[in-house]
Amino acid sequence: MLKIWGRVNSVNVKKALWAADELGLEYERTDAGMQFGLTRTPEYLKMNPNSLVPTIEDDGFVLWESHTIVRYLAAKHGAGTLWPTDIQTRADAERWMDWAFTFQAAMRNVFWGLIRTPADKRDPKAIEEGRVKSNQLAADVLERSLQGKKYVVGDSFTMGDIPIGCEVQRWMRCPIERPRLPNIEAWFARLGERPAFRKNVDIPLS
Ligand SMILES: N[C@@H](CCC(=O)N[C@@H](CS)C(=O)NCC(=O)O)C(=O)O
Repeated sequence: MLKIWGRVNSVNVKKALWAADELGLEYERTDAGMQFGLTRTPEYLKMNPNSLVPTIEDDGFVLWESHTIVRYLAAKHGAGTLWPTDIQTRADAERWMDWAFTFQAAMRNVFWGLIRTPADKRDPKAIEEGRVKSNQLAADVLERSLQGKKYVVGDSFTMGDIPIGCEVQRWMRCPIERPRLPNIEAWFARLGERPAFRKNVDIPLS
């Protein structure tokens, strides 16, 4: 059976879990990372020398890097659904997967500052810079691109929606000021109709 290592509140672990559940896969998850430790054990480091989560093992094949895990699971089990068979549609989906790390980098100090740092230890300047940058990326890039589309590559939900959906969930749920962006709001509401998104992604931030 597919094995997934990673704590459920990790944005990158959420991507693997969401993809696995969208594909209806059975898997066994082991808590790892932060308070759960495990990632520095020799056994784990042998699988993932980065000492990070997520890691998966599928029939003896070990893989890390969350977006690559999503691609792998989609390619193996989701041809024509999560994995677009048209090469240009697939490249479009992959572009949004890569861009999700751009958005993640902008949100990093906002999320860590507001959710994982006690109030008296926060860096308000870094939080504010991250907020401004995230809002700008959301408005100038994602909002414009979603114009006239249901999902990031068009009318169908694909793997392209998974990483950026996880990153945008953090942005939507962080207590910050955001501009009203109707295309993103409608897309995010569509993601919210998916049981696998509600189960794995749209849980309280921690
Ligand atoms: N590019 C990697 C980044 C992995 C990563 O940074 N994971 C974080 C959680 S989101 C981590 O392992 N943090 C340390 C920990 O949880 O102990 C991926 O997408 O898989």
